[in-house]
Amino acid sequence: MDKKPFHIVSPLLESLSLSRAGGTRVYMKLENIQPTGSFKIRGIGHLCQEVARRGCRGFVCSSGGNAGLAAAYAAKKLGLPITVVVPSTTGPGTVRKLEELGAEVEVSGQVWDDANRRALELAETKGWVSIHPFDHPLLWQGHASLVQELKDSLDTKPAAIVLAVGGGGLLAGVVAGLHQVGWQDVPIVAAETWGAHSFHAALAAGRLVTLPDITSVAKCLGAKTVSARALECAQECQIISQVVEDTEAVRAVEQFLDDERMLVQPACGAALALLYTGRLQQLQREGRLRAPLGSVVVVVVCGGGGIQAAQLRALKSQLGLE
Ligand code: PLV
Repeated sequence: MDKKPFHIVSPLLESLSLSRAGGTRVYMKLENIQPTGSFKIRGIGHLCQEVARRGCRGFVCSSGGNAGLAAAYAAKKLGLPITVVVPSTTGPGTVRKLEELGAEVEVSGQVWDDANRRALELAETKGWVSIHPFDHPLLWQGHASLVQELKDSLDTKPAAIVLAVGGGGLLAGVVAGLHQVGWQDVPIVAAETWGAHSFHAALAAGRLVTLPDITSVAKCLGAKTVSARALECAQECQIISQVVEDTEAVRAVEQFLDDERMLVQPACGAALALLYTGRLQQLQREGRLRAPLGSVVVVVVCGGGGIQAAQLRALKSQLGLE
């Protein structure tokens, strides 16, 4: 069986435009060029490989899109069948890509939480393994490889890591990675959009909070409740939660396309928006984020395989950004 990981060692590049906007040297960890277009393949690939090694017969994965794409890619590599359950907000482009990867696709419910309920049911009936998009220790272990790569290529530890939070899998993986390389004092700036701000709400309440609905256009950040592990991470590391408007996330997507010539989903735009809107500088001014001279900030360009030019246009007109 294939033992090599399914993800690639992604490039870490300095961005002049993000550095200018952020008022500090900004490096982009380019997860958008991973197989299937996001960081998800790190954790999902690892999880699928491990459960396949233990003899599973097939996978069921509930997803806003990207976890499903990564799982379908992994299943294909492993020669195992997979059903991906997505909510109706997942676009036809993503459904087509999933089918091209050989996955059976089922659309269930309006938001990821609905699709997840159906996926658990299906996994039970089929006797297949359910692949969770953000809440599994093996998944975090896979995502942690991202931090190991940062450690391998940076001379000094970063002043901060900026990333997006949906259900908190990426966050938990980065925290696991920080522990592994002895960087647990590196602060994380966690970005969400209003209407998908389940992590922010949980931090404010000091316990898990379930949002009534996902109203943000960043559907890939749309888990109504974050994982318990995400909340625990805030006890172990300094995590600064920041929430942006949909308009800020979508503007950031367009700005990033112009600046770096790469198209990412609004989920990723949320993280980029913290730099483009000057939030990072604001945190520094307020003394919430230390910025030693010469230090670098890493932004995880989490990417997203489900966006095309036409969708960006549609999002802009939906939000009145013409
Ligand atoms: N998306 C999940 C959950 O959706 C999915 O099924 O694809 N950036 C991108 C491009 C993503 O697709 C996701 C997660 C995230 C960030 C957030 O990652 P998380 O869930 O690990 O915090 C509902």
